Order: sequence, then structure tokens, then C-alpha cells
Amino acid sequence: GPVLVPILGDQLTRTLASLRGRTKDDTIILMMEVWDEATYVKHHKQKITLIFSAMRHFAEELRDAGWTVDYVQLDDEGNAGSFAGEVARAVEKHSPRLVSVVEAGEWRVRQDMEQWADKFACDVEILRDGRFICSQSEFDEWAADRKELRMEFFYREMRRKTGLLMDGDKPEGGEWNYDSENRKPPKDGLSAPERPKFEPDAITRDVIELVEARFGDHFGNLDTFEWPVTREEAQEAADAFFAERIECFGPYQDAMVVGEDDLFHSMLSTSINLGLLDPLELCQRAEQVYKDGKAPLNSVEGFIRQIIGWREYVRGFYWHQMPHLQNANALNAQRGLPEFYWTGQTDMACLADCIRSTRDNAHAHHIQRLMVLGNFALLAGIAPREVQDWYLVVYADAYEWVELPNVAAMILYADGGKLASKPYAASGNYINKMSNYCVGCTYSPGKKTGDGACPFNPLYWHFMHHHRERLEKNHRIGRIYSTWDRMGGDRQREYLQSARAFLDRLEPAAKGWARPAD
Ligand code: FAD
Ligand code: DLZ
Ligand code: SF4
Repeated sequence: GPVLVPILGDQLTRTLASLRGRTKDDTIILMMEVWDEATYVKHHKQKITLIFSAMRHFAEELRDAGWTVDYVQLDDEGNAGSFAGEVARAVEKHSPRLVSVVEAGEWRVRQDMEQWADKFACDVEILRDGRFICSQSEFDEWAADRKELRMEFFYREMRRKTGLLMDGDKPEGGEWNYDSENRKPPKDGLSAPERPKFEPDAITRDVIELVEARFGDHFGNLDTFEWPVTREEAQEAADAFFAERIECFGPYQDAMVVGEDDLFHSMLSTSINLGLLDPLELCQRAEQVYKDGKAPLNSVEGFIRQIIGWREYVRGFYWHQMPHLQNANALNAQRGLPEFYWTGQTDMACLADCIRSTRDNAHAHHIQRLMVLGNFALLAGIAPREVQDWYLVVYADAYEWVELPNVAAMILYADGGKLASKPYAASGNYINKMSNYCVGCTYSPGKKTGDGACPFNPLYWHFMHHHRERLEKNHRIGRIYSTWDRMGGDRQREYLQSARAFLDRLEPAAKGWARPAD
């Protein structure tokens, strides 16, 4: 029989390891839209649309190039509803001599995949995913014997390995990291050139109809779908970024402006994670922009660090820490996720804007995810599992391998500090400095307690007070306790009472937004 090559929804890459060296007349490619994947969490409607549409376009491209593709649509008769069920059906149908598949990105799916060899009446090979720059064994070797894993040191290794922005064995410009130049608050009226938006074509419109019909109760707005769904469109999005926005990417990386949903960010994560764009290729293009004198070093280095640093690092960290990372809760946070994360109905202007963007675009940019949505969840003590589910549902670029380390380890400190050297906790002052949100808010960032005080202020001290024992020993944060102690008992009580009053009023979400009812 032929070789059966299952390609998963985030493996839409023509040079995928399982296609390399295969001949077209001896290979059957299997792609499957399955109920289990679409509902193990109730993904944002745009996320399902993006993945199904990109899968259908990719299948069409493969067929045009002469490959045989067995494509199973969600509503096809007999669809077994799961990867294993669909591969089993394909094995029956095609009697392959071998199933050759690239390892899944998520632990959940990889566990399942490892059972395939016992289930099917043919050989099964699981290949390494060559689309990452750092292999897992390389990461594990780097991580061995280190008590703390820090991105910065890993990143330097990746710079050396790829040769990106290297001047011999020294970093270009003399420094590895130019983040200190990348913290500009937004000037009045800061706005960025508009990114290319992609109108749904016939394939996408079909999928939109399917998603409205079958996943109508999932979170998110679908009228505003404009993601690239093919490699060609993704390339166009990348071209526009390198021509028009990378120049200011660095300085305004942490800036937030009401209603400006992408600013100078690349908006390429959905395409990279699906496999439409190659991360290394993008970094090489960024380096070329710098060499051509079209963007400053701090912007280009910042962009490259996000990809060969953070992106590779969280992936290595995920596999290094699974499966216990999904249950980590070092700070013992137990509160339910507030309802407003789903409805956007809150009078905190910063959160309302970030949630609106999340609902309309299935996207929020990094500092919104980290310092507004994440910071609130940390300070309010929301249970990690609930926060994890939310992030996995709402972002079109969310797969557990990248979502979980960012949520559990980076924003919630649930791993007890293996990934981040301190919790990213901040009061209203930070948000006020880096955004124009507070201007239009009913609360005042300068007011510390009582009526009209920005809730981040008392929550910040409530959090610090509550976790004193653990955080006081942390050399990057311990110093703030002398400020707290100097306030004296009355002032401290005001902070703690304000925080408790606020927390008591938080409405937890009704069940059913994140996971289907059993
Ligand atoms: P840019 O700002 O243009 O950055 C360029 C690229 O760098 C991104 O496309 C992405 O591939 C990579 N990158 C940047 N930061 C990170 C990071 N922290 N981890 C991994 N890659 C990074 N990114 C996801 O792709 N999927 C997620 O599920 C996800 N969840 C996140 C959850 C939280 C709590 C936080 C703080 C960050 C999360 N990120 C996630 C990282 C980051 O927010 C997004 O990658 C980014 O906003 C995507 O927009 P962009 O392409 O315009 O990014
Ligand atoms: C996220 C997702 C969704 C919603 N649906 C599918 C699907 O029907 N078929 C598919 O092949 N992939 C889907 N995906 C992406 C997978 O969840 C992703 O490839 C794995 O989780 C990676 O381990
Ligand atoms: Fe957010 Fe506080 Fe500013 Fe309101 S005052 S926008 S709640 S930081």
C-alpha cells in the first residue's frame, strides 16, 4: 500500500518533515476537521474559521501541485470526530504500509499519537517537527542542571546558532538586548499604518457559515474576520510589516492606545503557528531590513528576540515542564474567572478595550495580554486553570504549547518562578504611563484607595501583602516591602479593605463559556 501522511491543522507547511522525500504517486495525505479538536475547549469562532479555512486552502494547493489529498470535512458523513478515529478510517480505506506523521505541538495530542502504533494494522512513524530552530533534546540539554531557566541566556545561544545579528562571535552593536530603548509611552495620537486585511473568499465564507451553524454559542465576533489564510496572503502581511511598521516596532512595543488594536506589531503569530510562514525566514528578512538601513537595531533585535528567543524558549519550556505545568498553582490562586472576561462589561476602561479587541479580532497584542489582562488575573488571584482555558479559547494564535507557558509561568507565576524571575505585577500607574486608557476611565490611576480609585492600586498591595513570605526573598521585588511597612497600619488597612471590597463584588463567569457541558 501507499504511505499515509496525516497533516494536522497547525502543520500547513510544504516542507513538512513527513512530506520530504515522498513521491506523489505513493503518498496519500490525510487532513481532517474533527469535532474533538474544535470543542475540547470552545475556541473563538475566528480561530476555528482560520484553521479550517487555512486547512482547506492548503489541501487545494497540495492537490494543484499533484498530491493526493483525502480531506475530511466536519460535516462529512461518517466523520469519526477525532484524530485517532479518522486515521483509523483512512487506514481501513487505503491500507497503507506506513503512517508517517509529524509530532503534534500539544502534549494532549502527542499522548494520543503515541497510541497509534498499537491501534493500527501498519507501521507508524512520528517525526520531529523541523520547523523549530531549537530541538527538544537541545533545549533539555541546555536546561539540565539549571535551577532557573532564563530566556536571555537561551536567546544568546540561539543568536549564536543562527548567526542572526552577529558580528563574528559578538552581538551586533555590542549588546545582546536593546529592550531599554523599547519602552516608549504612546505619544498623543500615536497610530500606525493600517495592515493589509484579507476579505473572506468563497472557501472562507463556506467555513464561516459552518462555524456559525455548528459553533454558534462559542465566544467571539465573526463579522470582522480578516486573517490571512494562505501562505501567499501571509507573505503579503509580512511584506507590509517589513515595509511599513518594523521601524517603530521596538520603541512602541509596550505602548497601548484605545482602539488601536495592532499598532506596530507584526500580526504574524497566527500565520507562523499554522505553518504558513517560517520563523527563521522572517528573522532573516528582519535582519536584512536592518542591514539595508531601513529600521533601527533596537526594533530588529526586538523582533528577532520575540521569535528565536521567546517563541522557541516557551516551546522548549512547555515540553520540559509537561504535564505538571497544566496543574501548577504555586500561589494557590482559587478565584473563578470574572464574567467580564467573556462579556467585556466592566467599567475598567483598559480591560474593556482589551476584551473588545479580543472578541472582535481574536487577538490582543502582547502588552495587553501581559500587563492588563494577565496582570489583573494575577493580582485578583484567579485560578490558573480558568485563566489558561480563557487564553486558549480566545486567541486565534493560541495552541497549548505557546499559551500555557505564557499564562501559567509568565503571567501567573504558577510555576513558582522557573520561567520568570518575578511576578509581572503592576499598579494603575504602569498602565497609565504606557497607554491612554485612563483618560477615558471612571477610575483614577492616581487615586490609591476608596471610591474612584483605580482597582489595580489596592489589588497590587493586597497581592504583595498576601504573598509576602514568598516574594520578600526575591531580590527583584523584595525591596517594595519597605515601602509597604513605612505606610503604617491605617493606610495598609485602607488598601486591604479597598481590595477586598472590590474582590467581593466580582461576578464569576457562568459555566459553559470555555468548555462544553459534559
Ligand atoms: P509581535 O509583537 O509582532 O511579535 C513577533 C512574534 O514573536 C509573534 O508573532 C510571536 O510569534 C513571537 N512572540 C512574541 N512574544 C512571544 C511570547 N511571549 N511567546 C511566544 N512567542 C512570542 N503567542 C502565541 O502565538 N500564542 C499564544 O497563545 C500566546 N499566548 C500568550 C499569552 C500571554 C498571557 C502572553 C503574555 C503572551 C502570549 N503570546 C502568545 C505571545 C504574544 O502575545 C503573541 O505572540 C503576540 O501578541 C502575537 O502578535 P504579533 O504577531 O503581532 O506579535
Ligand atoms: C485548533 C484546531 C481545531 C479547532 N480544529 C482542528 C481540526 O479540526 N483538525 C486539525 O487537524 N486540527 C485542528 N486544530 C489544530 C490542532 O488542535 C493542533 O494541530 C494540535 O492541537 C497540535 O497538537
Ligand atoms: Fe485601567 Fe485603572 Fe487606568 Fe481605569 S484607571 S484604565 S482601571 S489602569
